[in-house]
Amino acid sequence: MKRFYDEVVDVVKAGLRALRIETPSWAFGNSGTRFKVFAQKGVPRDPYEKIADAAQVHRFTGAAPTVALHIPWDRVDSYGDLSHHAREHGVAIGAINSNVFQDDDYMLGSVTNPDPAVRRKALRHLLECVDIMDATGSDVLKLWFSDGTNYPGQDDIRDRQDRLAEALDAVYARLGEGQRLVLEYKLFEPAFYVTDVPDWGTAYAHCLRLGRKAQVVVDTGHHAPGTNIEFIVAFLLREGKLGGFDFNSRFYADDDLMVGAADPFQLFRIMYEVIRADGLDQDVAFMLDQCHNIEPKIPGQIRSVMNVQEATAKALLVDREALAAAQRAGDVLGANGVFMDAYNTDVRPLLAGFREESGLAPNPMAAYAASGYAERIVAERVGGHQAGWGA
Ligand code: RM4
Ligand code: MN
Repeated sequence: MKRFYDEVVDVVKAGLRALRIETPSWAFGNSGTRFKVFAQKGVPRDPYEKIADAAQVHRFTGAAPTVALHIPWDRVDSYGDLSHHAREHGVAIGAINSNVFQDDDYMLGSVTNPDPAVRRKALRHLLECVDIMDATGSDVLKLWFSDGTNYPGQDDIRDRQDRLAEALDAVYARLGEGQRLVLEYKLFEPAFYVTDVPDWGTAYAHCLRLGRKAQVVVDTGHHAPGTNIEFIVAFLLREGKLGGFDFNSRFYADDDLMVGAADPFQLFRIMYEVIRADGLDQDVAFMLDQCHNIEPKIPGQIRSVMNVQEATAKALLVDREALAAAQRAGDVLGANGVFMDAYNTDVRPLLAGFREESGLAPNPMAAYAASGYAERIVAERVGGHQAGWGA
C-alpha cells in the first residue's frame, strides 16, 4: 500500500485539480424546517451578498469557482451586472435553478397542473430561466418539480406525465447550443402520494426522449433509505446521462445536511464510480444543495467542499489495477480489501500539501476563521431583510 500510495499522489493531485464544486446561493441565506427558521447574524440580504459569501468558500478552498442561482430568490434587475459582480469576486455564476413550487397557483402542481393557465405560467418561468442563462452565460438549467398528488384518484397519473413531457419539450427546444437541462427527481415531499418525477428511471426516460442536452441530476438526499446511489451513478454515467449532483447528506428524509456528514463511505463509493467513468473530465456538475440551519453557513460550505475533496482523493487512491486483477480472479475478499484500503487511508495530509502547493492555507476552516470575514459581515450587514427561503 505504501509504495502504491507514493506513486499515485500525483494522479490524485491532478484529479483534485480537475474537481470543481459549485455552491448554492441559498445555502448562505437563512433556512430551517417547517417548525422554525433560526436567523443568523451577518446573513446576506441580497444575491450580491450571497455571491460575496460564496466567493469566500472559493478563496479558502480554491475548488468552488461557481455559484448556482435560484430564481426567483435571486432575482435582480441586471443579471449581466450580477455576473460582473461575481467575476470581481473571483467566481462565476453557475447553474440556474428554477422554482415552480412556491406560488399559490402551484398547489395542485406546476407543469402538471390540471389547469392549462397554471401550466402556461410555470412554463413561462422555466423559459425565463433560460433567458437568465443567456444573460449570465450559465450552461446548466436545473429543473426540480415538486409536482404530485396527495390522494389516490386526485388526478390522472398518465395525463400528468403527458403534461410534464409537453413542458419539457418546450424548454428543451428553447435551449441554446452549449446549454443543457438537468432534471432532478425526488421520492416524495411535498407530494405524499404520487410524485411526478419520483426516481431516476422517470427522469432518465424523459431525458432520453428529449435528447443529448437533457440529463439526470442526482440529489443524494432524494432516495428511499437504503437505495444504492452509486449504482444509479454508474448506470447514468455509462449512458452519458449523468448531468450532475446535488450533494448533501441525509439520515432520514431530505435532510439537506452537509455532504459526507452522514455517510462518508457512501460519498466515497459514489466518487469511485465517477472516477471509474473518468467523470471528472466529463461535463458532470458537482453541486452542493444544502441548508445550514444551525451551523454557520460559510464554514458549513467550506467543510462540505473539503468532504467532497476527501472522498474524491480516496476514490482516486483505489488501486484500480489490483482491483481489476482481484475481480478477474474472483477474489472477493482481495477486491474488497483493495477498495477498503483506499477508503481507510487518511488523505488529510495529502490535501493539506495539495492546498499549500496551490498557494492556499492547509486548513481552510482555520484560515477562514482567522480571516475576520465572519465578524465583518456581522458588523456590516445591519438593517435590511436577510435572505432566506422565499426571498
Ligand atoms: C429541492 C430540490 C432543489 C432545490 C430546492 C431548494 O428539494 O432539491 O434542487 O433547488 O430543494
Ligand atoms: Mn436538489
